[in-house]
Amino acid sequence: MDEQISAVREAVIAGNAPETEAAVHAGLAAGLSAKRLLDEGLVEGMRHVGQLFEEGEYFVPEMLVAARAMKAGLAILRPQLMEAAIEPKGKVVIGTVRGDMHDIGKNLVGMMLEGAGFEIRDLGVNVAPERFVEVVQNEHPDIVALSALLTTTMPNMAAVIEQLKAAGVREQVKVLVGGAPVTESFAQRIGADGFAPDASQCATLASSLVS
Ligand code: B1M
Repeated sequence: MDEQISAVREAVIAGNAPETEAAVHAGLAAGLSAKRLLDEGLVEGMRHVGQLFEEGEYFVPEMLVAARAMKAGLAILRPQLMEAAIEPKGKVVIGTVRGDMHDIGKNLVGMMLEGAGFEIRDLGVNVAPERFVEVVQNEHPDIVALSALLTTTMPNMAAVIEQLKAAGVREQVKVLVGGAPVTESFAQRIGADGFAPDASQCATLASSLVS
Protein backbone atom coordinates (compact mmCIF):
# COMPACT_ATOMS: atom_id res chain seq x y z
CA MET A 1 0.00 0.00 0.00
CA ASP A 2 2.59 2.55 1.13
CA GLU A 3 4.67 1.59 -1.91
CA GLN A 4 1.98 2.99 -4.19
CA ILE A 5 1.78 6.21 -2.20
CA SER A 6 5.52 6.72 -2.31
CA ALA A 7 5.48 6.01 -6.07
CA VAL A 8 3.07 8.95 -6.46
CA ARG A 9 5.21 11.16 -4.23
CA GLU A 10 8.44 10.28 -6.06
CA ALA A 11 6.87 10.82 -9.50
CA VAL A 12 5.82 14.37 -8.47
CA ILE A 13 9.27 15.10 -7.08
CA ALA A 14 10.78 13.86 -10.34
CA GLY A 15 8.33 16.04 -12.28
CA ASN A 16 7.24 13.05 -14.34
CA ALA A 17 3.57 13.50 -15.35
CA PRO A 18 3.05 10.13 -17.12
CA GLU A 19 4.56 8.30 -14.13
CA THR A 20 2.42 10.31 -11.72
CA GLU A 21 -0.69 9.36 -13.68
CA ALA A 22 0.33 5.70 -13.76
CA ALA A 23 1.09 5.69 -10.02
CA VAL A 24 -2.26 7.32 -9.16
CA HIS A 25 -4.12 4.80 -11.32
CA ALA A 26 -2.20 1.96 -9.67
CA GLY A 27 -3.01 3.33 -6.21
CA LEU A 28 -6.72 3.56 -6.99
CA ALA A 29 -6.69 0.06 -8.50
CA ALA A 30 -5.07 -1.20 -5.27
CA GLY A 31 -7.96 0.26 -3.28
CA LEU A 32 -6.24 3.32 -1.82
CA SER A 33 -8.52 6.28 -1.14
CA ALA A 34 -8.33 9.38 -3.32
CA LYS A 35 -7.78 11.40 -0.14
CA ARG A 36 -4.65 9.42 0.86
CA LEU A 37 -3.26 9.55 -2.68
CA LEU A 38 -3.81 13.31 -2.61
CA ASP A 39 -2.56 14.14 0.90
CA GLU A 40 0.27 11.64 1.32
CA GLY A 41 1.23 11.35 -2.36
CA LEU A 42 0.66 14.49 -4.45
CA VAL A 43 0.63 17.17 -1.73
CA GLU A 44 3.49 15.60 0.19
CA GLY A 45 5.56 15.33 -3.03
CA MET A 46 4.93 19.00 -3.73
CA ARG A 47 5.87 19.97 -0.16
CA HIS A 48 9.20 18.21 -0.70
CA VAL A 49 9.72 20.06 -4.00
CA GLY A 50 9.30 23.36 -2.10
CA GLN A 51 11.89 22.20 0.41
CA LEU A 52 14.37 21.32 -2.37
CA PHE A 53 13.78 24.78 -3.87
CA GLU A 54 14.53 26.41 -0.52
CA GLU A 55 17.70 24.36 -0.21
CA GLY A 56 18.85 25.50 -3.65
CA GLU A 57 18.64 21.97 -5.12
CA TYR A 58 15.67 22.77 -7.35
CA PHE A 59 15.03 25.86 -9.45
CA VAL A 60 11.89 27.29 -11.10
CA PRO A 61 11.89 24.81 -14.07
CA GLU A 62 11.88 21.86 -11.65
CA MET A 63 9.00 23.43 -9.70
CA LEU A 64 7.14 23.92 -12.94
CA VAL A 65 7.42 20.30 -14.12
CA ALA A 66 6.51 19.09 -10.62
CA ALA A 67 3.41 21.31 -10.79
CA ARG A 68 2.47 19.77 -14.15
CA ALA A 69 2.88 16.27 -12.72
CA MET A 70 0.71 17.16 -9.73
CA LYS A 71 -2.00 18.59 -11.99
CA ALA A 72 -1.99 15.38 -14.07
CA GLY A 73 -2.49 13.33 -10.90
CA LEU A 74 -5.20 15.66 -9.59
CA ALA A 75 -7.17 15.37 -12.83
CA ILE A 76 -7.49 11.61 -12.24
CA LEU A 77 -8.58 12.04 -8.62
CA ARG A 78 -11.05 14.82 -9.40
CA PRO A 79 -14.19 12.64 -9.82
CA GLN A 80 -13.45 10.72 -6.62
CA LEU A 81 -12.82 13.90 -4.63
CA MET A 82 -16.15 15.39 -5.59
CA GLU A 83 -19.47 14.16 -4.29
CA ALA A 84 -22.52 14.61 -6.48
CA ALA A 85 -24.51 17.60 -5.28
CA ILE A 86 -28.00 18.25 -6.64
CA GLU A 87 -28.89 21.84 -5.72
CA PRO A 88 -26.07 24.41 -5.64
CA LYS A 89 -25.52 25.62 -2.07
CA GLY A 90 -24.41 29.00 -3.31
CA LYS A 91 -22.00 30.63 -5.70
CA VAL A 92 -18.29 31.13 -5.08
CA VAL A 93 -16.00 33.38 -7.07
CA ILE A 94 -12.45 32.15 -6.68
CA GLY A 95 -9.07 33.41 -7.84
CA THR A 96 -5.40 33.81 -7.05
CA VAL A 97 -4.68 37.45 -6.27
CA ARG A 98 -2.78 39.95 -8.41
CA GLY A 99 0.90 39.22 -8.97
CA ASP A 100 0.57 35.56 -8.03
CA MET A 101 0.67 32.73 -10.59
CA HIS A 102 0.28 29.75 -8.24
CA ASP A 103 -2.93 27.89 -9.01
CA ILE A 104 -2.70 24.30 -7.77
CA GLY A 105 -3.99 25.03 -4.26
CA LYS A 106 -6.65 27.37 -5.65
CA ASN A 107 -7.79 24.66 -8.08
CA LEU A 108 -7.96 22.14 -5.25
CA VAL A 109 -10.02 24.54 -3.13
CA GLY A 110 -12.35 25.10 -6.13
CA MET A 111 -12.69 21.35 -6.59
CA MET A 112 -13.55 20.76 -2.93
CA LEU A 113 -16.07 23.61 -2.91
CA GLU A 114 -17.67 22.17 -6.03
CA GLY A 115 -17.76 18.79 -4.34
CA ALA A 116 -19.46 20.41 -1.35
CA GLY A 117 -22.21 21.68 -3.64
CA PHE A 118 -21.15 25.20 -4.64
CA GLU A 119 -21.30 26.67 -8.13
CA ILE A 120 -17.77 27.87 -8.93
CA ARG A 121 -16.70 30.87 -10.97
CA ASP A 122 -12.92 30.55 -11.35
CA LEU A 123 -11.22 33.79 -12.40
CA GLY A 124 -7.80 32.14 -12.66
CA VAL A 125 -4.51 33.60 -11.47
CA ASN A 126 -3.08 37.12 -11.21
CA VAL A 127 -6.57 38.54 -10.72
CA ALA A 128 -6.82 42.30 -10.18
CA PRO A 129 -8.96 43.56 -7.27
CA GLU A 130 -11.13 45.47 -9.79
CA ARG A 131 -11.96 42.19 -11.52
CA PHE A 132 -13.24 40.63 -8.29
CA VAL A 133 -15.37 43.74 -7.68
CA GLU A 134 -16.77 43.64 -11.23
CA VAL A 135 -17.81 39.98 -10.88
CA VAL A 136 -19.37 40.60 -7.45
CA GLN A 137 -21.39 43.49 -8.89
CA ASN A 138 -22.52 41.57 -11.97
CA GLU A 139 -22.92 38.02 -10.71
CA HIS A 140 -23.84 38.42 -7.02
CA PRO A 141 -21.90 35.46 -5.58
CA ASP A 142 -22.27 34.45 -1.92
CA ILE A 143 -18.54 34.06 -1.35
CA VAL A 144 -15.30 35.47 -2.73
CA ALA A 145 -12.42 33.01 -2.17
CA LEU A 146 -8.90 34.42 -2.44
CA SER A 147 -5.69 32.42 -2.69
CA ALA A 148 -2.11 33.70 -2.29
CA LEU A 149 1.13 31.72 -2.11
CA LEU A 150 3.63 34.55 -1.87
CA THR A 151 4.23 36.82 1.09
CA THR A 152 4.58 39.64 -1.44
CA THR A 153 1.07 39.09 -2.85
CA MET A 154 -0.76 38.67 0.48
CA PRO A 155 -1.38 42.46 0.69
CA ASN A 156 -3.39 42.16 -2.52
CA MET A 157 -6.00 40.21 -0.54
CA ALA A 158 -6.46 43.32 1.61
CA ALA A 159 -6.69 45.37 -1.60
CA VAL A 160 -9.63 43.23 -2.78
CA ILE A 161 -11.48 43.84 0.50
CA GLU A 162 -10.75 47.58 0.33
CA GLN A 163 -12.06 47.79 -3.22
CA LEU A 164 -15.19 45.81 -2.35
CA LYS A 165 -15.79 48.38 0.41
CA ALA A 166 -15.12 51.31 -1.92
CA ALA A 167 -17.63 49.91 -4.42
CA GLY A 168 -20.23 49.52 -1.65
CA VAL A 169 -20.57 45.73 -2.09
CA ARG A 170 -18.48 44.43 0.83
CA GLU A 171 -21.56 43.52 2.89
CA GLN A 172 -23.05 41.49 0.02
CA VAL A 173 -20.37 38.76 0.13
CA LYS A 174 -18.31 36.72 2.54
CA VAL A 175 -14.58 36.85 1.85
CA LEU A 176 -12.48 33.75 2.56
CA VAL A 177 -8.70 33.73 2.34
CA GLY A 178 -6.04 31.02 2.30
CA GLY A 179 -2.74 29.81 0.89
CA ALA A 180 0.52 28.62 2.41
CA PRO A 181 1.71 31.93 3.97
CA VAL A 182 -1.77 33.09 5.05
CA THR A 183 -2.75 32.84 8.72
CA GLU A 184 -5.86 33.27 10.82
CA SER A 185 -4.47 36.45 12.38
CA PHE A 186 -3.66 37.91 8.95
CA ALA A 187 -7.23 37.15 7.86
CA GLN A 188 -8.61 38.95 10.90
CA ARG A 189 -6.27 41.89 10.42
CA ILE A 190 -7.45 42.52 6.85
CA GLY A 191 -11.12 42.06 7.78
CA ALA A 192 -11.79 38.78 5.95
CA ASP A 193 -14.76 36.69 7.05
CA GLY A 194 -12.74 33.50 7.33
CA PHE A 195 -9.49 31.62 6.84
CA ALA A 196 -8.94 27.93 6.13
CA PRO A 197 -5.59 26.16 6.14
CA ASP A 198 -6.56 23.63 3.48
CA ALA A 199 -9.10 22.87 0.79
CA SER A 200 -11.36 20.55 2.73
CA GLN A 201 -11.57 22.90 5.73
CA CYS A 202 -12.34 25.71 3.29
CA ALA A 203 -15.32 23.73 1.96
CA THR A 204 -16.56 23.10 5.51
CA LEU A 205 -16.19 26.78 6.43
CA ALA A 206 -17.93 27.95 3.24
CA SER A 207 -20.86 25.60 3.89
CA SER A 208 -21.23 26.89 7.45
CA LEU A 209 -21.18 30.51 6.24
CA VAL A 210 -24.08 30.03 3.82
CA SER A 211 -26.22 27.75 5.97
CO1 B1M B 1 6.50 29.05 -6.27
N1 B1M B 1 6.95 29.60 -4.45
N2 B1M B 1 7.34 30.68 -6.96
N3 B1M B 1 6.15 28.27 -8.01
N4 B1M B 1 6.10 27.42 -5.38
C1 B1M B 1 6.45 28.76 -3.36
C2 B1M B 1 5.05 29.22 -2.92
C3 B1M B 1 7.58 28.97 -2.25
C4 B1M B 1 7.05 28.78 -0.81
C5 B1M B 1 8.78 28.04 -2.56
C6 B1M B 1 9.85 28.14 -1.51
O1 B1M B 1 10.60 29.08 -1.48
N5 B1M B 1 9.92 27.15 -0.64
C7 B1M B 1 8.03 30.44 -2.55
C8 B1M B 1 7.26 31.55 -1.84
C9 B1M B 1 8.04 32.20 -0.73
C10 B1M B 1 7.19 33.20 -0.02
O2 B1M B 1 6.79 34.19 -0.58
N6 B1M B 1 6.89 32.91 1.24
C11 B1M B 1 7.83 30.51 -4.07
C12 B1M B 1 8.50 31.43 -4.92
C13 B1M B 1 9.56 32.28 -4.26
C14 B1M B 1 8.20 31.52 -6.30
C15 B1M B 1 8.82 32.50 -7.33
C16 B1M B 1 9.00 33.93 -6.83
C17 B1M B 1 10.15 31.85 -7.78
C18 B1M B 1 10.96 32.69 -8.74
O3 B1M B 1 10.53 33.02 -9.81
N7 B1M B 1 12.13 33.01 -8.28
C19 B1M B 1 7.79 32.42 -8.49
C20 B1M B 1 6.65 33.45 -8.34
C21 B1M B 1 5.74 33.47 -9.56
C22 B1M B 1 4.48 34.28 -9.28
O4 B1M B 1 3.52 33.76 -8.76
N8 B1M B 1 4.50 35.57 -9.59
C23 B1M B 1 7.25 31.05 -8.30
C24 B1M B 1 6.81 30.25 -9.34
C25 B1M B 1 6.33 28.94 -9.21
C26 B1M B 1 5.99 28.04 -10.40
C27 B1M B 1 5.28 28.79 -11.55
C28 B1M B 1 7.26 27.44 -10.91
C29 B1M B 1 5.13 26.93 -9.69
C30 B1M B 1 3.62 27.20 -9.70
C31 B1M B 1 2.88 26.43 -10.77
C32 B1M B 1 1.39 26.52 -10.59
O5 B1M B 1 0.84 26.75 -9.52
N9 B1M B 1 0.72 26.35 -11.70
C33 B1M B 1 5.59 27.05 -8.23
C34 B1M B 1 5.39 26.03 -7.26
C35 B1M B 1 4.88 24.72 -7.76
C36 B1M B 1 5.67 26.23 -5.88
C37 B1M B 1 5.62 25.24 -4.71
C38 B1M B 1 6.81 24.30 -4.85
C39 B1M B 1 4.37 24.39 -4.60
C40 B1M B 1 3.05 25.15 -4.53
C41 B1M B 1 1.91 24.18 -4.63
O6 B1M B 1 1.32 24.02 -5.68
N10 B1M B 1 1.63 23.41 -3.53
C42 B1M B 1 5.69 26.19 -3.45
C43 B1M B 1 6.38 25.58 -2.24
C44 B1M B 1 5.36 25.00 -1.28
O7 B1M B 1 4.27 25.50 -1.13
N11 B1M B 1 5.76 23.96 -0.62
C45 B1M B 1 6.22 27.45 -4.04
C46 B1M B 1 0.63 22.36 -3.49
C47 B1M B 1 -0.75 22.98 -3.17
C48 B1M B 1 -1.78 21.88 -3.07
O8 B1M B 1 -0.64 23.61 -1.92
O9 B1M B 1 -0.92 25.92 -2.93
O10 B1M B 1 -0.31 25.65 -0.48
P1 B1M B 1 -1.02 25.15 -1.68
O11 B1M B 1 -2.58 25.10 -1.35
C49 B1M B 1 -3.06 24.50 -0.15
C50 B1M B 1 -3.26 25.47 1.00
O12 B1M B 1 -2.34 26.56 0.99
C51 B1M B 1 -4.70 25.84 0.92
O13 B1M B 1 -5.34 24.68 0.37
C52 B1M B 1 -4.44 23.98 -0.49
C53 B1M B 1 -4.48 22.48 -0.25
O14 B1M B 1 -5.36 21.99 0.60
N12 B1M B 1 -5.14 26.98 0.15
C54 B1M B 1 -6.29 27.63 0.52
C55 B1M B 1 -4.67 27.54 -0.99
N13 B1M B 1 -5.45 28.56 -1.36
C56 B1M B 1 -6.47 28.63 -0.46
C57 B1M B 1 -7.57 29.48 -0.37
C58 B1M B 1 -8.47 29.29 0.71
C59 B1M B 1 -8.25 28.31 1.67
C60 B1M B 1 -7.16 27.46 1.58
O15 B1M B 1 -9.55 30.06 0.90
C61 B1M B 1 -10.07 30.80 -0.14
